[in-house]
Order: sequence, then C-alpha cells, then structure tokens
Amino acid sequence: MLKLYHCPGARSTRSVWLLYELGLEFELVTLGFSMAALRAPEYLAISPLGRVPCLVDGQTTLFESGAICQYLCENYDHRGLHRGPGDNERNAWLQWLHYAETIAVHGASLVQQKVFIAPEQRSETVRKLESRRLFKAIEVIDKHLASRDYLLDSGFSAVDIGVGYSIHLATMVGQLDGLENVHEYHARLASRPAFQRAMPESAGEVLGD
Ligand SMILES: N[C@@H](CCC(=O)N[C@@H](CS)C(=O)NCC(=O)O)C(=O)O
Repeated sequence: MLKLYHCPGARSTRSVWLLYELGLEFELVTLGFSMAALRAPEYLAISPLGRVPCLVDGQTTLFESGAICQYLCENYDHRGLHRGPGDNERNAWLQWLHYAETIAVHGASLVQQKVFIAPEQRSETVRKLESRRLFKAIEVIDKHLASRDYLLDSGFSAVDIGVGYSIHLATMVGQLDGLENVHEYHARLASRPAFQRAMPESAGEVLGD
C-alpha cells in the first residue's frame, strides 16, 4: 500500500490532498514538526534530508512533492487530474506543477520570519522582500485566472493542488489585497471535500503553534 510521511500544515498537505482527490487508499504516517521526529535516524534512512512529504510505494521512494504529484498522476490517476505527454495542455501542466514551489518558498520564508525564528533574530528587510516576492508570484496567477476558473482551460487538475496549497498558505501569512481572482480561486478550491479533509483543523496548526 502507498505510504505517505506527513506533518500537519507542512507542504506534505499537498500530497494528502492529492491522494484524497485521486481516491486512493494509503497509509498516512504523521510526524511531529520537530527535529526529533524529522531527523530521527529511522526517518533519515527513508528520506535523507529529513523533510516531508515522502512517499513510499513498494520499491519506490520519493521525497520531493512535485515528483510525488507527477508520479501519482502517471501511475494512479483515474479522475482526470493528469495531463500526460501528447496532451495539448501537457506543457502548461508541467509549468504550474513546478510554479507551486516558486510560490511556496516565499510563504515558507515568511512563516520562518513570523513563527519559527526568535523575535530578536527576525529581519524586517527579509520580511518585506519575501512579502513582495510572494505577492508578485501570486499576482501572475491572478492575471492568469482573469479568463479561467482553474490553471488549465480544461478545468481542475493536479496542478491546482500544488499552486492552490501555496496560495492557501499565502492567505495566512501574506497581504493579497486586490488579487480578487485569486481569492475567488481559493474559495473554489476550499469548497472541495478533499481539500477540507486534508487541511489541518486550525491556522495555528499550519503555523506550527
Ligand atoms: N521542495 C520540497 C520541500 C520540502 C520541505 O522543505 N518541507 C518542509 C515542510 S513545508 C520540511 O519538511 N521542513 C523541515 C525542515 O526543514 O527541517 C518539497 O516540496 O517536497
């Protein structure tokens, strides 16, 4: 059976959401978001950088969420979430699959500034820079969504999960004023049962409280 290593509120939530959208059975291994759990020798033996997500499927182990998304879609999609080679939206699908990480790094940096780094070590310069870069990365999505409901013209696909989770995180740590298409997109995604099932109970859980 598929096994997913996950911390509530971490980027691994994207993989949980995708697994629910795909309707797959899997074992969810929930780790604490702590060095004790993530740097434990038994976990490092599976996922050598000690991060989440990590997917194990028989002899296959993957510890990069974009690769996990592509692998699951290529091997297990029966719900139309994949756009494989030959599909006229394949290149756009790949583009947005990886763009999710461009947004996520700025959100993660802001979470570090607001939550994990001790107040006396936080940097106002880094906070402002990362906020601006997060906004600009999401502004691109806002313009793209002016003429469509989802990232692809053909409708919801797996890439809305990666980008959508990064936007979900950004709504908690960033100022997204004026990005109305993005707010409507976020509401559309948040109404999906698989999204609601995958998300942590509270914003505090997301921010590591
Ligand atoms: N690009 C990787 C990033 C993975 C990542 O950095 N995960 C974070 C959680 S959002 C983590 O495990 N952090 C623990 C640490 O850095 O020690 C992916 O998308 O899978």
